[in-house]
Amino acid sequence: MAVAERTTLDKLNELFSYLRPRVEFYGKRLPAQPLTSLDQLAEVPFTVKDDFRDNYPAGLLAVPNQELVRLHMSSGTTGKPVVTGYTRGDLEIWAECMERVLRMGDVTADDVVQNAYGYGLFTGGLGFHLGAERIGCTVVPTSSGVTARQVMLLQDLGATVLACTPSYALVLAEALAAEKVRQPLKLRVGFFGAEPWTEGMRRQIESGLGLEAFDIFGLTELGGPGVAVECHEHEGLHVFEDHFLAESVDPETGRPSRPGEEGELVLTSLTRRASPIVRYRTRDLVMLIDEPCACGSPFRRISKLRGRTDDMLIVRGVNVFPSMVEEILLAIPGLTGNYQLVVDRSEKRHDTMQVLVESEPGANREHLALAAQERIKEMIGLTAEVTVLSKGVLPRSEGKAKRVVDRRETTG
Ligand code: DLL
Repeated sequence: MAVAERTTLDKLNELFSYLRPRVEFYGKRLPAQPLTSLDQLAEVPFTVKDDFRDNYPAGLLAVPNQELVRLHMSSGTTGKPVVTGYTRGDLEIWAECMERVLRMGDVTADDVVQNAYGYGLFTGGLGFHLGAERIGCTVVPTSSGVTARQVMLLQDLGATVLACTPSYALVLAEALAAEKVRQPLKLRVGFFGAEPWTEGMRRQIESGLGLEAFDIFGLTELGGPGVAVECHEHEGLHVFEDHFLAESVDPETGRPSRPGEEGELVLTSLTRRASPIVRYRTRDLVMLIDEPCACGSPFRRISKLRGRTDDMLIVRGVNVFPSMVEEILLAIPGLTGNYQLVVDRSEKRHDTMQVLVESEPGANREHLALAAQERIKEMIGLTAEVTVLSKGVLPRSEGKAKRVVDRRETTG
């Protein structure tokens, strides 16, 4: 049974009356009268990233300092960071959502969780920490980086659960494979998110680390990880709809997407109290899945994320998402998930895309480059120059990987 519309509507109206007197920004834009149907939500103005910047640091907070017990931030690449706050109750809700995330992989108090998400202002480390402690797991808070130590601890402390970005999971798998003497791992499940990753990447992570990989989604603006997660079916991510309301809109017009159509994910936090947020345009592209899931969860799903509207490259008029290239590369045996796209503009103002990708040792690199080039042309319709490199040449990430170098931004 899906989450009842009435309950969601009541929560929304309660949220609006909570916010109006507390946050000037929302006081000015939320409807004065309660909504009588969820369809009316489409008329409520969006919140966008710039609203966080314009109200930096505390303009969107709905509680005084005494009630605020934690702040997190996301740095972004430009401008002021996005700030989100938590009351004690918000932290409890977050911990509960993160417990649910881990329970999707049947995590219990018997498990040892190596948490290699960054601790600090980033929500990943402390978010997983909260959920794992609530269950009673043994948490190994390694934070991200210091790969040699991560590899040693995975073996010595026998983690059964791994949490980190998918690109860092690959780095760990690679470092483990390079160990001369390797103790068997006890890893069973892993929770990977904070950046887009494809089914090809899932296969590499699962075989490299010997675990079942779960996709987890969240964002600072909505309080961090724990907005949506996969179940054992791995057919989309269940949104915790008792706390978050998901909509999908056409990125151009802002109108609701048609059923089965991919659109921009718009999220409202229904129960947070320090930093509630209404109709946040995430820029993430997803499809809402209404059909019930075989797992029996009452929560609707979003499709695995393909990328963000602002990740999309336009090269000679062709739309390219890095995840499209990743899927193609990982379907070619011998190539790895370590890749980078370099987009440039030639003297004749002609856009070029170079694909740099690493291969497994002993592979025929010329042959692989040709195969990748042909597949990219066939699937995306773009002639790209593919360079296959030996393993270890491209930069490794400890958090979110930087997949695109767009030199057009600097060459104009
Ligand atoms: O990345 C929170 C998080 C931590 C999620 C740990 C999952 C695990 P931000 O740094 O604010 O927060 O980045 C949020 O990252 O809008 C998406 O574009 C992207 N993202 C997050 N999870 C996924 C995912 C954290 N599973 C932004 N798949 C979001 C694809 C993801 N993209």
